Amino acid sequence: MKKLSKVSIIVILMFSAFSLSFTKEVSAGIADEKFLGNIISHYVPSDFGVYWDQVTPENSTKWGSVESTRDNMNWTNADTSYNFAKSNGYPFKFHTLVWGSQEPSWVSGLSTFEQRAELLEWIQASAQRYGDAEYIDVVNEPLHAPPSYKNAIGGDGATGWDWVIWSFEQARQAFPNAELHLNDYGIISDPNAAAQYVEIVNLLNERGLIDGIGIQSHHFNMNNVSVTTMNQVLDMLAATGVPIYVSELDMSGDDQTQLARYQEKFPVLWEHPAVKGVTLWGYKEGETWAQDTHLITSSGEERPALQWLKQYFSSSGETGAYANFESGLDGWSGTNLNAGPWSTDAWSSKDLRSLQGDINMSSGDQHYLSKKGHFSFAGNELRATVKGASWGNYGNGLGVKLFVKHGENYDWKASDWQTIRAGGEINLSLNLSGVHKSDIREYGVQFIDGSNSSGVTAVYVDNVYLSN
Ligand SMILES: [Ca+2]
Ligand SMILES: [Ca+2]
Repeated sequence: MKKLSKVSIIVILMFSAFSLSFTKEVSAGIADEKFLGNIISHYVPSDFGVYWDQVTPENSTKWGSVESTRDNMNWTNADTSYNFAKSNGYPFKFHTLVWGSQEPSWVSGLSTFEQRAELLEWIQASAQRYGDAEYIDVVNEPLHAPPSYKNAIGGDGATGWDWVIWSFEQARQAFPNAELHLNDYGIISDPNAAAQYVEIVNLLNERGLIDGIGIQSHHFNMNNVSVTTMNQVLDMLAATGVPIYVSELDMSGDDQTQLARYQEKFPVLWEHPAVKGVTLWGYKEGETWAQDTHLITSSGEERPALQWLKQYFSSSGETGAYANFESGLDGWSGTNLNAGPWSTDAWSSKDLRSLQGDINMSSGDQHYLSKKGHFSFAGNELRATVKGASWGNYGNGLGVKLFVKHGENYDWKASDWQTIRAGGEINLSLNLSGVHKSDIREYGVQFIDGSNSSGVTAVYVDNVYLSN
């Protein structure tokens, strides 16, 4: 993910000074290109900037935290987060203006006239203090937790979501320089909820009021969701034309379970072209809201998922395609395999491991090792090294080719056939001219069994990357 040098990023940003989006001058954290943020509670961990480069306050910019006593504002912890973000050049997200949970306890008993007046005071006081926030969660959890004062600010109304529209109108006036986000949970794992969410997004977008779709993506939605469902939901949200922000990501489990979940699912979020940034919801053991979601233990050790995340960013030299299989499957899967795939040390063309799948050969049968999802490619050629094991009967030779499926119709483009025999190894390359490089749906290696072939063999793929 380090295709552009830091200098060229700064130069590009100098020429996009009129853009509303955040301009990043200093690189920090483990990720480039997009932000990878985290939350700050009441203090700033000394290693925050080692890993993360965006800040969302955990609780301290919720209305109930700031104004637990009416008209008596406590900004102390919010200032800690905001000042740290601003002094380090990290984008800051204010979380949140309108939400049915963690409201001040005194607000639900007021008259609707007073509720509306108090909410406006809260919005304006927040804007006065944090007017340079890059992002605002205007309404949190509209599908799950409407505020007690919903009817004071328009209720359902003719659109069904008048109170949300009113809230965004007030936020746009109060925070003219910020990007305005909607935020909710239960979206990434549920296409029906996503469809409801899209209705609200479209109402706001028609009125020019929304700049980002927040999907919380907590462990209870992430742990068991399929990659297929994730991609379906991300594509539904992306079709609105509004950028997506993964706003509260966590995944739980023991070390190996959490690692496997990150390996399988984090790249789906990060590499989707409509996703503009990812914020994790805590990282230190004992300081996260949910058990086993932490990434650093109480004794200061990085859990395997965090070690993998660092490796993922450091080895991702080109957007979308780099796979070296040193620490797992890198999101790849197999079709029509006899067994596998695995990350194996039986052979490699780069470093120590490669991807292995076992296939049962029968003339004309097809097998695949590939990565499915939604990717953007930043090079002109896709390359990989492929090998066949020395066992099994290859007959007239095993055909191999690199392929991509691209665009919403999954158009197919592949390299010319190459043939390998038992124990053979070959470098493959596929020219990407004519391919929708911002809309890659699958890529990988296709194997076709030769005539007169039989028996089981192993095929290996390694060092998959893009070049110019
Ligand atoms: Ca007040
Ligand atoms: Ca390797």
